[in-house]
Parts: sequence; C-alpha cells; structure tokens
Amino acid sequence: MIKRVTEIKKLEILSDNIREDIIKMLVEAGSGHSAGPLGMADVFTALYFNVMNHNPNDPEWKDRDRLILSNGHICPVLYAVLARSGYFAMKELKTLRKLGSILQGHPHRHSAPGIETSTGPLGQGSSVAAGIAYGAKMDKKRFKVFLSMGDGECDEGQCWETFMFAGKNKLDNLIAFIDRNFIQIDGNTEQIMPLEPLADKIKSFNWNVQVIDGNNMKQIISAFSKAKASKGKPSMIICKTIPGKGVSFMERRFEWHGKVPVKDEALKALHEICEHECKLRKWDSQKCKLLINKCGMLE
Ligand SMILES: Cc1ncc(C[n+]2csc(CCOP(=O)(O)OP(=O)(O)O)c2C)c(N)n1
Repeated sequence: MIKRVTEIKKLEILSDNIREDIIKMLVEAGSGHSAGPLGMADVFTALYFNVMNHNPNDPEWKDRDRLILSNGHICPVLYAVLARSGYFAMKELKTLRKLGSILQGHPHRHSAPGIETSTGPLGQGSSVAAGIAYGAKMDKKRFKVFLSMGDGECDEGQCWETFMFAGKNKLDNLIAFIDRNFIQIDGNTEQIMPLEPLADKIKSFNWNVQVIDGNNMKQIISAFSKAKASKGKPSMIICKTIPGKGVSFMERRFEWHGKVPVKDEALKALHEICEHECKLRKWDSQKCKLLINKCGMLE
C-alpha cells in the first residue's frame, strides 16, 4: 500500500516537484498539453499520495481504488504521479510521446502499470468509470472509482449520460471531479459553450456536488474525504483551478492548452516553480540558490 503523506506542506512541495516533472517531460517531447496538467498537479498529488488506496508494487490489486482519466490529454500529470509513487522508473518520463514509449500522448492501458484504461476521446472515460462503479456495486466491492474530467470535455453529450446513469443508480462509490479552469482547446468555456450554473445542473441529476479551489491542498483533501464518506449519491467535486498554475506566462491562457514550452521557456518555468518550492521549504537564500540551480536545469 502507498505510504500516505498527511502533512499539507509536504504535499504542496510534492506538487511543485510534479510540475517540474511535467515541464521537463513536455520540453523533451516537443508536443503535448501544458495548461491542464500544471493546473491539476495539486489534485493528482493529493489523490496519489493521500486520498486513494493503491499499491504501486501490486498495480492489479483487486481492491485498489481506480482512477479513470477521461480527459486523457492531461496525462503528463498522471504519468508524473505514477512515476513518483513507484509504478515505473522516473527515467521513463523523458520518453513521453516517443515511438515505442510506455507513455504515449494519451494513456494506453496495456503500456504502463497504473493506467486503468485507454482514454483520449473526450467523454468516453466517464462511461467506463460509471460502468466500473456499477460493476463494483453488483460485486459488493468496497473500492472507489475516481473520475477525472475537463470542463470543456463536458461539451460531450456522453458526460451527461454518465451524470444521468450514476445519479439514477445511486453510485456512491463514484467520485468524479472536473478541472474547472474555464479554458478549452480554442478559448474560454463560457464563450464557446456555457456550462454555468454547472454545480446546480449536476446536483439536479441527483449528485452531491462540492465546489472548491482546486489549487488549495487543504480544500482538496477535505473535499475528497467528504466524498469518500458520502452515501446514496455519486459525488462531484468541481475544482476551480488556474490553467498553467505555477508558470506566470502560461497561467489562465487558453493558448497553452495544447502547446509546450521551448527550451528557454522551460528554463524560465522551472526557475519559477523551484522558487516557489523554496519558499514553501522556508530555506535561506544560499540553500535556495542551490536548489534553484539544481532543479531549474534540463538535465
Ligand atoms: C471526442 C473528442 N473530441 C475532440 C477532442 C480534441 N480535444 C482534446 S482536448 C480538447 C478540449 C478539452 O477541453 P478541457 O476539457 O477544458 O481541457 P483543458 O483545456 O482544460 O485541458 C479537445 C476538443 C478529443 N480529444 N475527443
């Protein structure tokens, strides 16, 4: 079983490390998605190091909690938490999107341990998650199914079928969360296809809904713990996040949905993330300089 990290500050530092991994993977790959993975680093760190029951030494453990990444394009954040929790070697991260890599541009379930299902076509993962949760109820299994969705992804009708199905069948073992970053591939969600009032809409499908700051570790942990205890209804956590979080020139800009940094931009990004890590650690300036020099490099 994974050793849980309970200290909020340790989790926040881990999120910064995950953001560093994401930048390094993406610049090496030369293509992929930046804004979503950076924005969701806090949620995924919380899930894999605090919330979920899972065992990197036994990825197929039958009672493990399952995470379905329906917004498959944000997989760099999933790959980084899987590597850091021990599912595969950290060096694999550098092979993202390369021919023959276990880490493809969208998750492929047979390629790498810890990936529950193949995703990429938006909406599909939501049905898979609801199906696993429904099956688990039939088998009287106690594990939870975590479902990651994007807000732009909710333009897909299939997501709303999942909301209907899970509400009707009272799937209280299903804990979905939406990356409510207000961006999608080509602009602002409310201009392209308004979703608000999103919380009320999902509530009306017989779900418990929480709205949180998805970059606030305390709120994330508390929301998932409430969702785990919820009975009789599926849970939705709408995570308001800053797309590109941690990198000033990417934050809140939809242009970074599907674009990656070039080398100079990556170095600047790493510098900013490492500076933030140093602030969290409250180290003196000499120690910080060493850390920033070390982690701010594209080795
Ligand atoms: C069925 C389907 N249609 C289109 C796409 C192409 N696509 C990939 S990501 C994306 C936008 C998704 O927006 P959102 O869920 O908000 O992701 P974010 O911008 O927050 O990363 C689109 C249209 C796809 N992967 N699947």
